[in-house]
Amino acid sequence: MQVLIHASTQTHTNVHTKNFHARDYTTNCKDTLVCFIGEHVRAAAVCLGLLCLLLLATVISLVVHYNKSDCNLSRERDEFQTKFNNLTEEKHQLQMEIERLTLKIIGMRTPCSDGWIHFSSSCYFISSESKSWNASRQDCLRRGADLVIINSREENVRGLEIRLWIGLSDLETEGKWKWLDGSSLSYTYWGPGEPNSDGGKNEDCGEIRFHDRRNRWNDESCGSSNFWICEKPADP
Ligand SMILES: [Ca+2]
Ligand SMILES: [Ca+2]
Ligand SMILES: [Ca+2]
Repeated sequence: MQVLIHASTQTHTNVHTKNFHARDYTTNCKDTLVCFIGEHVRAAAVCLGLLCLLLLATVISLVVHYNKSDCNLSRERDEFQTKFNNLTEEKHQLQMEIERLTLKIIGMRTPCSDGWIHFSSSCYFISSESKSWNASRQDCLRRGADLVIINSREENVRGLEIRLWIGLSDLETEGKWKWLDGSSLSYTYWGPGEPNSDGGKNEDCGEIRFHDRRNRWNDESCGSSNFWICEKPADP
């Protein structure tokens, strides 16, 4: 009987203990340290859950953002590629146009400028006024040329009844005739009796004078007034 009473008492005690642990902390744990810690642990868990949600939302937002950025970059890359292709095609078209115009210019180009006469590999300019030998030469130099140097009989001007200065003189040494490029005369076309320093005059400059003769050159005073003929290389 005592055993039963003890058992009954023990059972009652266990039931009481179990009931105590099962009680809700919120209703019965106001003053104990266990309840205090439990409440804070629960609050911390809630905060942790919220932080996890916030972190998840942030990760999702970043993934969406970078996917969107990646799409934008891909679209921009495609646009640049298209622009590059268009510019490459325009460059090709411009190069073809340049080649076409270059060929056209070459076809139109003449060896001599307007007002100049083309013969062999040279261009010639015959003046329409008369000046001294020096002034005539200066005019030729301004035109990128010089007084003509006659290298062959064919280069002697024909068909003009005017006296023309040529690039020939003995200004440096009397009697030693030279062309303006410093070269000596390999052959000459002096008219009969020329050069003669006619009448004792100081005739140091060469001219084409005797148009009715095969040999047409004459020495003349450099200050005399003549027409003149310039020569310069023809364009290739
Ligand atoms: Ca010449
Ligand atoms: Ca002379
Ligand atoms: Ca003379």
